[in-house]
Amino acid sequence: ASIDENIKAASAKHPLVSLGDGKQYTYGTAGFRMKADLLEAVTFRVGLLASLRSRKLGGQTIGVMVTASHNPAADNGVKIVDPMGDMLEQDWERHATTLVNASSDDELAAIYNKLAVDLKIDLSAPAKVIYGRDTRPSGHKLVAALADALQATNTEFVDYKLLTTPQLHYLVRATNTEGTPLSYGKVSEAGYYEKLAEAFVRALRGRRVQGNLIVDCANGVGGPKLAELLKYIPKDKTGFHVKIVNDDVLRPEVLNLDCGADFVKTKQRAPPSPKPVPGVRSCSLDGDADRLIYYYVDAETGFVMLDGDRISSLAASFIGDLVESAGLKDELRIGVVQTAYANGASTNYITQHLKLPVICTPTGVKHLHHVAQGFDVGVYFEANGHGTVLFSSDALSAFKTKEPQSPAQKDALDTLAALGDLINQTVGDAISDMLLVEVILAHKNWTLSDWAMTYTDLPNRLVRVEVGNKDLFRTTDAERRLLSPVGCQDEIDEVVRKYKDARAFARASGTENACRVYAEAATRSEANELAERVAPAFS
Ligand code: 16G
Ligand code: ZN
Repeated sequence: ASIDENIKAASAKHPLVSLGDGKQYTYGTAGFRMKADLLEAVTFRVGLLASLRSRKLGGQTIGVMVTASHNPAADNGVKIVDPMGDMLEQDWERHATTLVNASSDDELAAIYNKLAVDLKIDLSAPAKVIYGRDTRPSGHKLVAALADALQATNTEFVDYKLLTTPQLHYLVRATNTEGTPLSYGKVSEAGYYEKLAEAFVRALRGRRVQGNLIVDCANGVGGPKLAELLKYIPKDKTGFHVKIVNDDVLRPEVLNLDCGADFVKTKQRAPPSPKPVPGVRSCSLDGDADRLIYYYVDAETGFVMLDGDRISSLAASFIGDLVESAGLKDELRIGVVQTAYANGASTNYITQHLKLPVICTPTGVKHLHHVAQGFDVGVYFEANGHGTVLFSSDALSAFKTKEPQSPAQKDALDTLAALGDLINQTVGDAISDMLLVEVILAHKNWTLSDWAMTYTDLPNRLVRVEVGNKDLFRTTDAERRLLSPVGCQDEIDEVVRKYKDARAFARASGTENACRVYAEAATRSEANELAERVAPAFS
């Protein structure tokens, strides 16, 4: 049978569920994400697009990840990973949306062929796709639909089964660079662990991690994967003692429930279970292990959170100092990328104390990642704990080839080279970021309370506002100001003017039909009051 007939026959097994009211499925900030029972046909069709993308790019391997991250267990999602491990190119998000919304099997085959013609894709060229999924039970059915699409289009594929999202990104890049000078590591899950564990030991440079670390894995895929990684790290040599909690992946309903990075960040408190022990260094991953939040409970003052902004400023300060000690300050441009949600105190700390440039972008990892690529050392984190540090090829080669002029300079260069391997260069990776934080704390000989003392967060409040049509809310200036509805921004400005050191903005969510209002002020009560006075302007 021809590819065309294969596609139609296979598609008939995965009928698209209508969303009603002429509503469309859209490839959003996190790919397609919704209730899992709507996603079977969507995932099949994403498989078709992934094979087209691979053929378009000369047979390079494309990744597909099935996950709904920090969302409830009943949700799922599917997104495409480009050859170097970054997110799908933005132009192709439109093609994904077009293909997924085809109204019949025939129309689907027709759109597939039209895309091939329009994009000048040779449908007989080789194609390769690799995929993985998080622990959601619905993932099985979705990857089966994906495999059907890959078979129908004669696409070579590898099913990596359970993976964290960043592991899939790693594998995509490793596959495409294997045997080249850009080689990213062995093409296997074990290769990922070997690379991280080796770089962790090397980055510590003989130092030892102090005290135990409790890691809350959101009852998601990060639990078993972190347990696997720990087998590769020598405890006696590194002093790295980890206790994994919330790692129940057998009861799907507990995924992200009252635990995990999103819970900690939005509720601004520790997961109730296991009962927090005062003073113990803790962190939480999210359901697919690409977000990380640190925290501890102080016996006197209570919960203290170290979120993405903190990790960002910690990494920028440490790497900035190393670059200076390595004698590379004049050669390499270091910068930090944040979104409007970054706490104002962190932005001040980075610009005024660390004296590094900060660029603000719209929400969504792809925006931050893209801007960070413009620096030699680009540190980017969203406040919610998703982020990483990108090194340019100039930076990586300088770490390896610059002739050190002193033992201190050599030490800095070796540490930087180790960080280049430790830090996931494709996407934010909670496990890799956690190892980075542990390395930095060991180097600085800091506890979490030392880290928390670098600056004081401005009190802030985030409110979700139900709106009729969120698409009416258009923003500018990296989402910090509203263009429409007309007059809304003036109302916000007028309220904000009444508070000292205050800031507020509103934006449409990219993942839900709602608006979000963020307010920051000098005191907790003022931040709350400001948010509550701004929010009604939208409902
Ligand atoms: C998605 C984004 C995340 C962003 C969040 C904002 C990726 C991989 N994920 O989860 O970075 O913070 O959306 O959600 O880009 P919102 O638009 O609903 O506020
Ligand atoms: Zn996630």
